[in-house]
Amino acid sequence: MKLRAIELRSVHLPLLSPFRTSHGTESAREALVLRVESDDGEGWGECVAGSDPLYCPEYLEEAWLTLKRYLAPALLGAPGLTATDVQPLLHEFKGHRMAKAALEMAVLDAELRAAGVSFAAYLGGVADVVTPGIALGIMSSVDELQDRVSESLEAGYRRVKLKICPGWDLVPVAAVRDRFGENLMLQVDANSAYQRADIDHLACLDPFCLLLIEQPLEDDDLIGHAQLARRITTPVCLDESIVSVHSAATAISLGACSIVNIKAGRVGGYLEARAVHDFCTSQGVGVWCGGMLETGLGRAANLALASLPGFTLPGDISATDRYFHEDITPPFRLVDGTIAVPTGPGLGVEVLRPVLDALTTRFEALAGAEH
Ligand code: NPG
Repeated sequence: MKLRAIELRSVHLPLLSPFRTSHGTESAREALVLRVESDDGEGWGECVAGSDPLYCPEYLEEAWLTLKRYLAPALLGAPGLTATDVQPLLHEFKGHRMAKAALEMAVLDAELRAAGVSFAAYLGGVADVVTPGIALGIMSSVDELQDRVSESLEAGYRRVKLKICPGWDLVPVAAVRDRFGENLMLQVDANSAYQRADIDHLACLDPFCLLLIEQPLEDDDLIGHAQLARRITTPVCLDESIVSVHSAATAISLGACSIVNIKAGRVGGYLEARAVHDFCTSQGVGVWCGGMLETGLGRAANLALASLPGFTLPGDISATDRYFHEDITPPFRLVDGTIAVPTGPGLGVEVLRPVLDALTTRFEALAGAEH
């Protein structure tokens, strides 16, 4: 295909409740939604970068500029473009994996819509439904957290992830384990909030039989994670540290993790995400699909990714009503504790254009030189 135009949109989606992590509180998701127009039809993508460089160095303003100045011009008008060409064509530009992932996602969507193939079928998905978990932010009290866990279980979630940070770790974890029992699938996520000096403290989580502890130390501290993994019985999972198959291979060979959270945006796209899945699975390392408060577009793609056979642990892909009053696609619903993987061509979801237009706060259309 040949891309004629790439449209960028900022979309403002208020969250139903603020989401607090070790690096701040979000009360709305500012999503960067991307639409490509090709001679084969349209495709949609989503850039998962946050408003500020708090989770990782990428952030939305910068992603917009990078897409406009470097990435979009490298693809616009390129003849015979397919999704597998996107990363090679963008390779000379360092980093910016989330921006690149959004473009690859939109090109892949256009390609698959035209071919009548779903994301899940293209990626090699094997499941019709996935079992999602729910991620609960840092709360103002243990009582509030217990109420939220209780509501989540009533809604049908079977795995709960608690955000932790120094000062909000052993007490809430103990309280949740105590109240909801040993059968609750429980895990924690620190978003790099601890140091190597905290290793003995983190070992105190071991008695709570957690599924995993996610990204306790700094992103670049693989040696520290390996030390921690040797010291504690809770499996160490990496998120922010894993940005490619190469970094997954390095982390695994150092013994820094036994589980990997795969986020397509963080590794530069769904094709690299599949490669990380394939590699980890070949090494006997468990994977699960992370979430970044995506709109229905990213959620559809994540459901497809999570339908691959190695995704044996529940992912952070909750139903739409856990996040937003209103989304830019029809909502994804939790039915008997599962969410259906879209089967239609491409992402398999339609964009609700009036909602998209109403929530759009910024728009720019980029066209190739000949247009
Ligand atoms: O359900 O989408 C979700 C949220 C899951 O906790 C979650 N995501 O650190 O993994 C994370 C965190 C996150 C959210 C990271 C937004 C960055 C942005």
